[in-house]
Amino acid sequence: MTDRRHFLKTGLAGTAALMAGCVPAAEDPGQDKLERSEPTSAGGAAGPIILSTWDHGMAANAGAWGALESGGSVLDAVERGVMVTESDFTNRSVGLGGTPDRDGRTTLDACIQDHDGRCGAVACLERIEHPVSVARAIMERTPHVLLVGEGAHRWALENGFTEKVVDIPEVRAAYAEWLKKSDYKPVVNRENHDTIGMIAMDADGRLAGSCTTSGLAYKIHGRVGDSPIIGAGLFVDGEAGAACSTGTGELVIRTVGTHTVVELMRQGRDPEDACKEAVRRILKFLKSPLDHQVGFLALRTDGAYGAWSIQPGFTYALRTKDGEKLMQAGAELPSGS
Ligand code: SD4
Repeated sequence: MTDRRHFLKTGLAGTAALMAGCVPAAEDPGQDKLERSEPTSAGGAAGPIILSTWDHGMAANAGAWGALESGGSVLDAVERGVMVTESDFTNRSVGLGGTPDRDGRTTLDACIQDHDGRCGAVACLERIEHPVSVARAIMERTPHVLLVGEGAHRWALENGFTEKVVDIPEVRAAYAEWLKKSDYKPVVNRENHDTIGMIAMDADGRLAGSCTTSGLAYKIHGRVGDSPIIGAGLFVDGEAGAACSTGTGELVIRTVGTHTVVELMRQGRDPEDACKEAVRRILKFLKSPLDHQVGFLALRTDGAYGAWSIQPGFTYALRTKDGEKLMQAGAELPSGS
């Protein structure tokens, strides 16, 4: 822990040794072996720095890093990064491999936002592989922020996106099984909480973020979560910082979670502390916190970062010029609760 504090207080420049022990993307180190994030009040990394939610963030970060290395902007990086996850059809919470809604339809939500607060979003989109790219196209080619459902689908096809139908027998079988009882009991930290949110800063200190998900398993058709809602699932303000969220979207929307986190950082709070406060605002009205997970991940303009969640088990991936690393967020509830 002392090492960790030292690492964060001194910034990433002198941390090659620690990063050398980074966890490779393919390896599961076991939750208890992961480093927990510590508040980074004295400033963090000089960019580039890429952060994203959950274990699958490792592969996504590699994609984002590749985009930066090939001369892409930080906006390109957060788009290309989460596209890796969207194309992983073994993922049941992101992309077309995602668990369907109660009607057996996989509907996708995504958004993207740049340093200057420009943003685009899409919700309840079907049969398009990369909702994050549709979100970016909406931002860049329309006067709007958010398109939904059939209209979003039609607009995407008219603007160069193509249909993709992904039929996964395992997903179909699980849905058929679920239909027998139609019981809505998601498993905390697994079934519903693997949205990928990514926040990043380039070498010039410019920020961007993205978020993409298939949303809650077996949700009501038409349900939209926090992930495509700017200020809920993602918020970026180049003057204050960036934040993304994962977990029960309704709770995040209700508290405008990532906007809260960024505004708290603007007022001088550490990233982890800001995430903690956003989690606590949710817990103020949550009668049974054990049934829910919400995690926030934040990056401040000086490269300091932090995360916090309701339940233990929220991991996030960090990538800097010194390497890649899987981190364990601090949690409000003790483990085993
Ligand atoms: C949602 N926040 O739709 C998302 C859920 C999530 O993987 O994290 N899914 O509410």
